[in-house]
Amino acid sequence: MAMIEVKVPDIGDFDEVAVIELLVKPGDTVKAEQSLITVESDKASMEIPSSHAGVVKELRVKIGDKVAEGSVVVMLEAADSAAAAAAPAPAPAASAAPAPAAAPVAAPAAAPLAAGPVEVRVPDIGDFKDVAVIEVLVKPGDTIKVEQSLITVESDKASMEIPSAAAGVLKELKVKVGDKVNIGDLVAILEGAASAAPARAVAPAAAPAGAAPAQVAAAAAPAVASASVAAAPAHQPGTPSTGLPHASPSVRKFARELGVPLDEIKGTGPKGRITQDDVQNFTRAVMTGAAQTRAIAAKAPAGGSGGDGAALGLIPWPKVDFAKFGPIERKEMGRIKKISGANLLRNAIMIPAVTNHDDADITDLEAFRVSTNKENEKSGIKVTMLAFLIKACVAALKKFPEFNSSIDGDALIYKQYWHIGFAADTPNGLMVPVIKDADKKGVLQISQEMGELAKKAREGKLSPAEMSGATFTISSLGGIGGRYFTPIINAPEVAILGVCKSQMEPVWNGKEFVPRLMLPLSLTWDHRVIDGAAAARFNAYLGQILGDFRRVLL
Ligand code: CAO
Repeated sequence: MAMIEVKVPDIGDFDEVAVIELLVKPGDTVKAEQSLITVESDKASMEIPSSHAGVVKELRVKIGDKVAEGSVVVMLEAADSAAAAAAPAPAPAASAAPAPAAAPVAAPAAAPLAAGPVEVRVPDIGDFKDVAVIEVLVKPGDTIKVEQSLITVESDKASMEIPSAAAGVLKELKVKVGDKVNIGDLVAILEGAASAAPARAVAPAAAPAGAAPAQVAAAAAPAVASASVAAAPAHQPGTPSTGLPHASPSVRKFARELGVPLDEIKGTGPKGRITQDDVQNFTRAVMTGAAQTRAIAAKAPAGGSGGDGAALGLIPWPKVDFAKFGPIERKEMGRIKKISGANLLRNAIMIPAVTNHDDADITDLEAFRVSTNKENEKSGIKVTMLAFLIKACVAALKKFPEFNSSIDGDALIYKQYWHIGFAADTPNGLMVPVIKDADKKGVLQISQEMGELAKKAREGKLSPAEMSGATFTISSLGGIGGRYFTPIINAPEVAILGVCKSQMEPVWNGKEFVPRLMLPLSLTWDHRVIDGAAAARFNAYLGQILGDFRRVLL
């Protein structure tokens, strides 16, 4: 086994390029052509491949080093003696490669106006045959500048952007993601074009736009057959950003294989470059639930109460070793708490919610309730204040239909039924059973159903059907206490009424203060659907009904 030096091959015009990534470490077994390091100039980045298969014994470069053709990258214990015997010959990737051909690029400044449509074709991309289109960066109707990247193509060794040879409006795209292209293939047709090279109608060699012709050739030419050209936006001074994340071809490929959205990863490498570690860390974070991809967040935005807010760009949740400050006991949250927590979090974050507080005079209503219960003592059905509230809310929802609606994309769904949910406190957590068709039921029936549903909720026996379909929810803490609170809307509903404990208060009747039983109401509403004036009117109307329940009949 002989030791060989793997050197930087002919990388064209790139002398003194910075090492920005180490892709191997001592002890790694590498294949011939496997990328060892990534280097980057201000115009392009490329991966430097190994000339031989073997085991990396020593890395001769570190991040930040400047290298040029001939710089030793690694000391390799070659796998086969034939290869070793050839050492330290120049890397095959470099030596076997044909000489780079300078790509003809006319100066954009001299661009004449083209009369008709201009065809943009795949330029000379060296040895690359049948390269796959992996990204389409423009769409018909876009105004294209000379040198603006149109598509990204990728082989297993390199990725590169194909720039436009002309300026104009994109009339037609002739390729799509997944197509295989070769030199001369038609990429796009431009109209009203000022062409850089209209007679040829061929784009300059694929390379980061803004590169001088010699650099263009060097970057894309087969002299660096194993080197990769990653034309990321950061490499394109003076051209509009394509929005492509800054990452080397191998990292892009790695991310694509894992299905990781590169544009959601924050690069920690030089100039914000996304490294393989960044992709791995992101994947780990998603797998452990510490982060979410945008796609997952859109499907299940709640993220559970255990999320750390990373998906929202928030600082991490504080991690405290509570045991340091005193004795603790850890108890896992129950299933219902976890589910309702996730829903509450989503609703709290996604709904622009506002709460209006008001009071309703329920002196007469409470007297009526008490007397009704006395009369009905034998029936065993206790009429509750909540049952009256449900009935009163139905009347208010009918008068203000947007409170009984839901958002569906750009539309509002106005429901022609009135199913009222009520929050029930259970040993397992908060549950919301639903009184269906509350508009068709009397206060007695609602009271009875509520009693049954609340009992089922406490026993954990509610069926999914008994908890679904609500158009509005009431959360009553009246039996417990408190003055006002800000309930969280139960999406996709658009409003919720919070009720607290009524108490006797001195109320001015125009002549004197009189003792009245006042019920605190807190109405939370979705500002996308409801405005403040409507909310105030809803509360005022509710107050009127509760003040004189005969109004329900009107
Ligand atoms: N003001 C003053 N007293 C009230 C009242 C109010 N607004 N509402 C109810 N009360 C009194 C009742 O008069 C009754 O008193 P008595 O026992 O002396 O008759 C007592 O409170 C219990 O009321 P109730 O039996 O009528 O029950 P309810 O209709 O108020 O509540 C239910 C039923 C299921 C809603 C309730 O048991 C519950 O779970 N409440 C909590 C809801 C909750 O957790 N909301 C918060 C959600 S956000 O976390």
